[in-house]
Amino acid sequence: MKLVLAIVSNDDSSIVSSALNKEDFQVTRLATTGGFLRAGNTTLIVGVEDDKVDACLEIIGRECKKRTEVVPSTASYDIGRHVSFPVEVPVGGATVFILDVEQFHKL
Ligand code: 2BA
Repeated sequence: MKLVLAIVSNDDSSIVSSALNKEDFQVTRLATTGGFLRAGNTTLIVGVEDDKVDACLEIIGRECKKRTEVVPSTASYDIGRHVSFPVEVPVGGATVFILDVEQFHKL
């Protein structure tokens, strides 16, 4: 058995955990914070049989694809004057760790 730890964007966490549940993976979601950006993200804990790891990774990769989103931004060019323009920011993706599980119990 393996333990999959996947750090994903908060925006993707509901969709990816639903997709995993639909395929019979059991998921625990932890509210976590990135050390660099200090922004909230979600860490998914998934206990997976060895032969299901690839299927689990496929779902996470599919639902957390790296993409760009256009968000409004403003710049000031004079006192009290602002201009608004769209900027593309990268979002999504997943950072995944896979660990060997020594024992698994439900007591
Ligand atoms: P990612 O590399 O996609 O990482 C997203 C989040 O995944 C990270 O959030 C962190 O919570 C977790 N993570 C990534 N690698 C990890 C590792 N080796 N061990 C434990 N957790 C890990 P943040 O720390 O807030 O980073 C957000 C994004 O900022 C990163 O996206 C990366 O693009 C950038 N970044 C992070 N550290 C950086 C650094 N020292 N210099 C430049 N850019 C950095």
